[in-house]
Amino acid sequence: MAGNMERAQKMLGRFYQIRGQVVTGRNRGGKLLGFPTANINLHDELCPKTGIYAVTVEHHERMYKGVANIGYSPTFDDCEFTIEVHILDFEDDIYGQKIRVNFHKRIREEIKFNNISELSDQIKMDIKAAREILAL
Ligand code: RBF
Ligand code: MG
Repeated sequence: MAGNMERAQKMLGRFYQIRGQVVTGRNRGGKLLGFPTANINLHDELCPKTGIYAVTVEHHERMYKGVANIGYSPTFDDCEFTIEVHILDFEDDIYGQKIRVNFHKRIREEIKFNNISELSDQIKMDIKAAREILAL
């Protein structure tokens, strides 16, 4: 059941959703990887299983597509637990603001890559997968 968002959706009658405030991360996503992420400080919900997910993000009454990573970023040594979302086609600075994240489908496990370019190639594929999952 853990991570099975399709079952969660059937049981809830809506997407599994978390809410939180966007906090400062390590400033690595945008600069180093080319995929900036909004790191989320959870309000009070349970956190889904670690992994990469296709998500939609609600911010100021608007809905965006995105890819979320829940986990420890094992490619890097500091290994801190984070919930982060790369929002597609979005460039605003939203530090300190509230967002809601709807979990549509788990794409894969989080893994340790040998280098940053392998990780960013995989993120490109995750985004492609998320666009297909979220297409409508
Ligand atoms: N970090 C990893 O170490 N392994 C992963 O498999 C991984 N997958 C990710 C997938 C997506 C879609 C995103 C947005 C991030 C992913 N990350 C992963 C986290 C990445 O290392 C992190 O966003 C940056 O290091 C910035 O903190
Ligand atoms: Mg970030």
